[in-house]
Amino acid sequence: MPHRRLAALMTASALATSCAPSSPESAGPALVPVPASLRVTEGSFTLASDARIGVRSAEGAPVAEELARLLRRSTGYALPVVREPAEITLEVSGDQELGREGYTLDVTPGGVRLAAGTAEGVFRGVQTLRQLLPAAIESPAPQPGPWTIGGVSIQDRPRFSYRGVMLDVARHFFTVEQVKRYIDLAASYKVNVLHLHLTDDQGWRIEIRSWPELAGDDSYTQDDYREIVRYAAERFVTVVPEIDTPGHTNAALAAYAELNCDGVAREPYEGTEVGFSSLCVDKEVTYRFLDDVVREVAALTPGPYLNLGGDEAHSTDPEDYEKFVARAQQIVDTHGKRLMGWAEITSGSVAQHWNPREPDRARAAVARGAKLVMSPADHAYLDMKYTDSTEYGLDWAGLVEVSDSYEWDPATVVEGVGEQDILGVEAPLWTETLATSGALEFMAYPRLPGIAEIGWSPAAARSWEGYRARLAAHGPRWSARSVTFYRSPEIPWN
Ligand code: TNX
Repeated sequence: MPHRRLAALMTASALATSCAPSSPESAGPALVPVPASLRVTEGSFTLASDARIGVRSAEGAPVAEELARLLRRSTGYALPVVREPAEITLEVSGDQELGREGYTLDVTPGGVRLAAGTAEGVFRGVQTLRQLLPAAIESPAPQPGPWTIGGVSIQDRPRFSYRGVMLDVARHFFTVEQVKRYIDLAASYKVNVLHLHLTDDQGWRIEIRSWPELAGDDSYTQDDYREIVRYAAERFVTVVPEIDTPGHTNAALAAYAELNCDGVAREPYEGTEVGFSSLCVDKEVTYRFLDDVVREVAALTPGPYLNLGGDEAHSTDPEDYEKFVARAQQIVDTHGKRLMGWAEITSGSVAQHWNPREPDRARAAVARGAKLVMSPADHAYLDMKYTDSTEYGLDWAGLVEVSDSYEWDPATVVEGVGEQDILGVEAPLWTETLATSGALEFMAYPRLPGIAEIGWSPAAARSWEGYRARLAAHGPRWSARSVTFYRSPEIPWN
């Protein structure tokens, strides 16, 4: 009776799977990124209509106000912020034990207590608290509740200090409001860097007062850029501005004839080819230009990094490229910033690994003392198509389904590059094929949260099976926030 035996065996193994001691994450709530440590505890807490949010320190007050604003919209409760312990208490302890971004979060029948060394840590913990509440908490208008959270005790801190997203506002321009929404969504997943790709062949998107012809109609004024920086800072997100050089510069070469070696202005460009433009490395005006741009952008940017691109300079002679990068490094130093660039740059303080075919460049950057940000295109590029039939995107690095974007580790993706060489991860979104917020979101969700988890969570706490189950619970949260997302068949959406 072979069939009966087979059936019996299958039942046994099915039982074995469902009754096996569950991994820590499958027992708990559907948090992304999964916390470093989580214990489910007795009982539950229900937010009542007369609840208050308590915060003693002035430093934590803005975070408490932000939390109150968010919870008021969907609960309709008054939720006053008070300067004493309350049903939800936020505490900035000054204690650095869990680092700048770490926090503890305890939910008991008596209330919620969220504590961290810094306001930034409390803000990261607030993102966890949001995810512990029912998905309707993300609604822009009052919902019925009840607002119940199961008991839990969480201790959490990030694996890497740099967890970025990059947005290309050069190929297609996105308004300040669109960028704010992108920041808001990413910050929910504990992303702490927004790398803005501000210039490329197709457009120069930031006002430079000393070179007024660079930026056209679709661009940020300096005040617009300041507003993005301010909004990001409120969410403890650092802006890294990128002025791509010496290639990807057709927009500058079209605006100013003198930047070209032949003194002839280039035609504006709307195509999607790369590698055809270059600043003129032997002309002194090139460095006056660069110095002016770096000075103005550095003055608007509180963060430590200034990114000068350096990628795909196929029209710059290799010796010239070296010369250019050396001068660029000096200029960035002079203006008090740290040079960041794509892996081609190999010098500078931070290099970004992107091309899976060029692991040598990542190793060379490390050999020259740089730290790496890992953005391997075959995993981390949000502009790669999910499948052959994805409406938007490119496929030069392959098709990148949700599992492909999740199943990799920064410390093993480039042989010879380990944990100590890595500053963090970043998910770039190039916009050759993307012109609307809906298109951006469709490509970023659900892959962006996975990259954020890779940057935040300990490698040992992550697994694809656990992740896909947790991610499923985020669909209703995105729906409540009107996020356009890809309903990947790999995820058991609930
Ligand atoms: C490569 S990644 C580029 C970009 C393109 C992108 C498209 C990198 C440093 N350069 O210019 O937009 O591929 O995926």
